[in-house]
Amino acid sequence: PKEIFLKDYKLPDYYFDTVDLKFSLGEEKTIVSSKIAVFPRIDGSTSPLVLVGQDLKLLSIKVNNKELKEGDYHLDARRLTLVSPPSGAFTLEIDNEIYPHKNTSLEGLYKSSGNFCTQCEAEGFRKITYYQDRPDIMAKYTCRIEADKSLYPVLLSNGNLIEQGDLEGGKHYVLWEDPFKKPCYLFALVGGQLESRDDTFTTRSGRKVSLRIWTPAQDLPKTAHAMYSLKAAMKWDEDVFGLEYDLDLFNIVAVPDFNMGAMENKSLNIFNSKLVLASPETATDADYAAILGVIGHEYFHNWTGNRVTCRDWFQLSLKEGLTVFRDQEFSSDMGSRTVKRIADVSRLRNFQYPQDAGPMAHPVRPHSYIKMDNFYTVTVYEKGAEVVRMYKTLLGSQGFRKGMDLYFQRHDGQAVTCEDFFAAMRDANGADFCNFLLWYSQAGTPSVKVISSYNADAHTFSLKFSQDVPPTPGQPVKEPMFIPVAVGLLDSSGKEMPLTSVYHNGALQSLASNGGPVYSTVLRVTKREEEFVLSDINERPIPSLLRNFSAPIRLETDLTDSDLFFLLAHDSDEFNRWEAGQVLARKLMLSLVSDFQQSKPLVLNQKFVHGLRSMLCDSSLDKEFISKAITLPGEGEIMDMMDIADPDAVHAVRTFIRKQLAQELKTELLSTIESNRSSDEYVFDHPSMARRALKNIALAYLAALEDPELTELALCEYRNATNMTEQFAALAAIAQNPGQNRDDVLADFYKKWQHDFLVVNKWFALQAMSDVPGNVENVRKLLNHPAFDLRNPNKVYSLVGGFCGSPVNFHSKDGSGYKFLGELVVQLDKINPQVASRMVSAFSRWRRYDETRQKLAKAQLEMIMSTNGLSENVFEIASKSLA
Ligand code: B3K
Ligand code: ZN
Repeated sequence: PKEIFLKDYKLPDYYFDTVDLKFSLGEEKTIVSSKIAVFPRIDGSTSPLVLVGQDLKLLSIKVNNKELKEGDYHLDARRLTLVSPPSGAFTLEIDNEIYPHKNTSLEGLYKSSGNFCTQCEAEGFRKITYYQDRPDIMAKYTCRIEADKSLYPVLLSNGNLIEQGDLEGGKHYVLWEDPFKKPCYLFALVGGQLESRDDTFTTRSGRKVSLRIWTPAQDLPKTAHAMYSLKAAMKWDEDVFGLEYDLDLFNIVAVPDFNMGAMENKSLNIFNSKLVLASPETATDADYAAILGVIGHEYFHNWTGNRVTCRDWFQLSLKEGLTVFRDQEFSSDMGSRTVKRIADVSRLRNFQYPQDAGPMAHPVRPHSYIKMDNFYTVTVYEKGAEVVRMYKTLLGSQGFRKGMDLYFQRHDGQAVTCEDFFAAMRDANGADFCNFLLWYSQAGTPSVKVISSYNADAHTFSLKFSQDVPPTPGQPVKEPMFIPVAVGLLDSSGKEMPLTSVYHNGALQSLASNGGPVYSTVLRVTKREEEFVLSDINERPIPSLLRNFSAPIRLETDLTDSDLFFLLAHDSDEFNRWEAGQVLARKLMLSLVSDFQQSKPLVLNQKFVHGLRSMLCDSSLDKEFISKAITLPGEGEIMDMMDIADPDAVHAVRTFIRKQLAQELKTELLSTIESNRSSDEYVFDHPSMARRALKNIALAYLAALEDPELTELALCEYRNATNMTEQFAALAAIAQNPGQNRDDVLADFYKKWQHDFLVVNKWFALQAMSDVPGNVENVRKLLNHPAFDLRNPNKVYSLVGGFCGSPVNFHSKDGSGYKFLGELVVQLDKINPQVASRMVSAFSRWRRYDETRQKLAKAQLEMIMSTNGLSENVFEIASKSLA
């Protein structure tokens, strides 16, 4: 397999102006005809034109209406080369055949539940026809689709429907025209038996847009929330960024077989049905929130991704980091900002930090790849979003908006780079960003240490920072980075202290704004070691550092436990209140882990219990915030902080703390459940979700006690639940403990929901993630369950992905979990390399574990590597993991 490098990027020799596609959809084969207006980048050049194609059968090729003969072109398994194209512009026509019903990779054109659909990003268009499959080739498309009218009554593509009619033999045709230039990865086609929920949205300049969400007829009632989310997103983008929709029609199609969440094809978004379909009875609050976020995300891509796209795939974060940032902001505005921030930071810590510290570590803008699909990662997406957030932290809302405006003004209709975004932010604000660009090129999570000291005579408070970026594959030595650290100071009564000026780099800088003092400021840490001295500080303060998580770093402070308890109780930055609790919890967990490893008895610090009790009982706090504040850091997060990750110890400790807390806080938890029941109809709004979240976490804690009375309580909640959020939470609470109750309630749930594949997936996932000893056998059995199917990604993610997310069973010391995954990856790779490659990633951090586990995991990776016909996708992850 060939590695592709950013430094080798070259402008294309040819551009495409217009592309007219024709599809004749059939049961055994589909015929694709393309007619492309080609022109050379440099006038008069006649260098060869190289097109890529995969799994295609070439039927004919014409240049300027003349059929080419063998010798005029070269054809191999991956490329079609026109040896000497005419000089100047010309027309290229190609006919080829494809076989969508056999396409289990779910990229290119494939069938899902009998309907045709496409997925082209990143490089799936080459599985449809021969093309220059790269995002800097932007062209205007038309698309004619012909198909049997009764089997495929609905035929969709990008843009506007300009013609349709009947054809002989029970067929019909449609012609779509997309007035906007686009790269081929945004092309889409759908054909099948679908019905739509219709609505309209009038843009602020008065354009009336038809909105249609397409699903099989029986699912239409479950599209109301998706439609609500779409309209909310359209309005929000106008209000916050001044961005309007640009066509008269916006389609969303939900399909059950989809490799990822969704795809932002121009005016024809295609979604995994998991992220469209919801009803109170079948979807949880988390599902509702995910739908809101992803519908927003794909819609926001219309500007950040489609109108302005990426020059090459290395720039992926240009559209993904930015669009994730936009969807995070959207969800924050629709719900609770603090809670959303907490959720996003937890995700970063539990998934991105481990990636950044392992063999797959790569910069937000990777330097190379073998398969681009392997780089749709938490680093490109979530760390990329943090990078965008830092611009906003540095520039303020208005400055950030100015930068965005300039970005669109300069680059609408173009395929650009991360530097172009950086330059727009900088130029719109005349800002000095010094070496901020390192965030795009250096991998690894920076570690920052802070030492503080108060000078009572001089009334100054000093913060000394030192930073270090760890080595990552291919990057042994790192430069110091530009880290914005938001800071506030609390006095002994917990009040915020005014900040007047800061002494830094030999100069005193005033912090007052508009004559008044400020209570929070952003320090620009740029050197390996650096000191900031705040003046006019009249008593020893407690610093609140890295407010709202102003940079994606690991922060080590000299705050004592009592400082942290103080911040937990008083910080006006709500994020940092939560964070103080997490720092305490992390410390506590790590020290108990070491006790556990030394076979010492485990004892829970009472101050910690009191801290959580006061959060639980503080009626002034948002209920969802409380539920986050009493949730312990994830096991992944703790393992990530250890020299040798010990899944058994971490799991035992987390379980111990949960049980202890449940015991100590039993009264409060019971009354939390009592007072947060509601007989009202399900509403998706923040107060109702917060209420359910708090009640559900209380129930999970209590059920952990394995007390028959509390199990009975959970069973009661299960039986009386009127929505999936509460029903599933009760099921999960009961399923924590092995025994008859667990078996009965799991069986009951399946019986109730066997007709609904999305709910059945939750049932798979819950069992897969279980820590019951020897669970691998149960998971193996479930692979043969009639409802399971390796060809459906959602099912694989639920059952196999769920299992790999369970530290104790996946990392079982007898190697049974690794063996299970190894065998499965080999099997799955033959069906769907993208999904197999995601699954094999669970092995990538094998070096973090003890020697026994290392050997066992390594053996599986080697077994995978020795498999014949391994996909490039799996090869890349497995080989990099072993390197
Ligand atoms: N842009 C798509 C991701 C495509 C993944 C290709 N393997 C979804 C999104 O981020 O919006
Ligand atoms: Zn995206």
